[in-house]
Amino acid sequence: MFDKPGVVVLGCNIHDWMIAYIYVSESPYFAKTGPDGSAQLKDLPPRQYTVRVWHPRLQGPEDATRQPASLDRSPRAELAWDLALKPDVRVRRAPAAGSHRHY
Ligand SMILES: [Cu+2]
Repeated sequence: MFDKPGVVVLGCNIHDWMIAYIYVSESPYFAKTGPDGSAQLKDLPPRQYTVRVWHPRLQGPEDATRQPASLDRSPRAELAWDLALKPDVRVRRAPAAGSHRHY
């Protein structure tokens, strides 16, 4: 089904605050960042890489996030990004978790 690299956006017909993203990577080396905003790629063959990052509200093209990483001399490379994000324009109509309403 997802045979082309890119981003697939899934919405919900009933709950308009729901949104999901499927990122189809063209590379076998990818990771999703955790709550601390970091991710690790392990066991990469030693060579030169170009690393990109993506976020649903990324300001500007994903291609502009490209950074080189050389693993041909050192087995470790650490990269960091400072990303500008677009404002979140989603409709906030989800009920707050654990809240009660009495009418
Ligand atoms: Cu829904």
